[in-house]
Amino acid sequence: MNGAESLVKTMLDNGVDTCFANPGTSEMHFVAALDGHPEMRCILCLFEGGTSGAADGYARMSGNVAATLLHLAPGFGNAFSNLHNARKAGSGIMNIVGDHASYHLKYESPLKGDVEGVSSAVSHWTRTCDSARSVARDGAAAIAAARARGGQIATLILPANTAWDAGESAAIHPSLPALHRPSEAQIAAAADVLHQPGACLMIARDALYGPLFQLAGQIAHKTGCRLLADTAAARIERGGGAVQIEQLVYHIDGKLGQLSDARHLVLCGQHRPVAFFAYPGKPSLPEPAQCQVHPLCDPDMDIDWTLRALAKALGVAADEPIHKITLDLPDMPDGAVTLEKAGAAIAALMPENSIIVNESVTAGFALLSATRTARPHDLLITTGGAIGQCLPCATGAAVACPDRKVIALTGDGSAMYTLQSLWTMARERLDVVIVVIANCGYQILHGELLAVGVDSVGHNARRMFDLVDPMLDWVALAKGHGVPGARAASMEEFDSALSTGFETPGPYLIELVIPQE
Ligand SMILES: Cc1ncc(C[n+]2csc(CCOP(=O)(O)OP(=O)(O)O)c2C)c(N)n1
Ligand SMILES: [Mg+2]
Repeated sequence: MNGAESLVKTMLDNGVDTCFANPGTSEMHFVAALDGHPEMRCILCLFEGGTSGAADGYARMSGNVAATLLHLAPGFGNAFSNLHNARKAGSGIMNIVGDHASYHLKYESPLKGDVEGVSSAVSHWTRTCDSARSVARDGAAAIAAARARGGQIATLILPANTAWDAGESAAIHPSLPALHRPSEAQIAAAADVLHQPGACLMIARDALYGPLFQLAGQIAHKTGCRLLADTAAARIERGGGAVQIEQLVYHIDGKLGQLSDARHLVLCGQHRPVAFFAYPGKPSLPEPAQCQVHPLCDPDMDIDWTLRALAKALGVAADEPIHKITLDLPDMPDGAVTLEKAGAAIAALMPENSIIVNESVTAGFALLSATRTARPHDLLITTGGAIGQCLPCATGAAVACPDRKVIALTGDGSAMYTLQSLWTMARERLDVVIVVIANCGYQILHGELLAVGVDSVGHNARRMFDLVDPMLDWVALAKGHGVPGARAASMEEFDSALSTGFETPGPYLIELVIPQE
């Protein structure tokens, strides 16, 4: 068994069986080893931003570690942006990055680069294998690192000779270090403030779906506190029957308004909330000065234990009720396209148990408000503010959940970053309905220019914000990637395209034409 084979066996023995890949020459022995194991699902992504974003979506929806295969420093660099988003989401990802054979690195070959340097900037854990005999153990350590602290980015750099030289047998990963927990005194203090006026419990990560979300809902009901989630949450359960929660909006002014009555902010699985950006004359922090922030449990701590301890301290009974969202399906809209009507159409038609992946930027507020009371679903959001995440993330979510419909809501600007994901969706026959909000530009940046205090948009700014001349033809772009689609310029066309998308297996793209003023 060579080093590469020992790594593939180690991955499979440790439950890592899905690899989003974009290989090159330095990974050929690893590719050959993957070839020997059809039980490993290898998914080709035609750009590394697609591999990392898909790994993120897969990890968020499966709860399991996703593997990526990347080609030296340039390949890793291409993956960087969506690894940044994955890091913020707490997704467990194991990157395997090929490098030149160690003896080749003393020469200045074309692909030589600082793999450790580029990896360390975004990975929690980086290791270069120094011998084929340690590859299995290093691989097991990488998987353990990816599973540690609620999910981390772990990068294993595999010089080509450590892949082809003789390795050792597969290794089982070491036990994970125990997660840090708040003290009993902190739990008691948090339980105490949650009863007080203006108390908010802000939750994230695993607390936003499944049994922990229910428990958080019971805590809110018992204490009367507000239940909050941040703007860029990794995964939230929503729709009829889901726990009622209020999400902070993007704009700082909106955030300030939402938190103006807050007096205690208890954070569980969550860092202190902060404005997306600094703006001249505006605060960085959204809560008022008289609000006390209680950092109970950081994202990498034991969220499960913390919520259970909090519930116990509060005497929350097993049958404590929960404020739930009432299912409310809108009528099918008709006439001219508006974002509100588009949201209503999606809400009316989306099947139960769908997964919405949202990167519709300025359209997000209208689309997500409308779908809040739709049939039960999960919502995934771009966690790190780095756009180009939607299509890859939808790809990975669809791989993780083959029985669920994925709905990718993307801005036209955002979709262009990682468009190649459409091809992967077509090749893997993934059930994704893609709605491209074709407003012909980086609409948000018009508003951001005003928000930072610049009051005129001139020739150069317009040239940097507007995607016109030439116009993007989304149906043609989809077709070129093997994805069928339709253009919708009225609500009737949108309703019918959505129905087609939801009824047809495999990917389907809808270009929603937004009327220009
Ligand atoms: C990696 C990365 N590059 C650039 C940006 C800056 N940026 C934020 S939103 C945006 C444009 C979004 O355009 P689109 O997806 O069409 O949404 P719209 O604003 O039109 O609603 C840009 C370029 C970013 N957030 N991330
Ligand atoms: Mg746009």
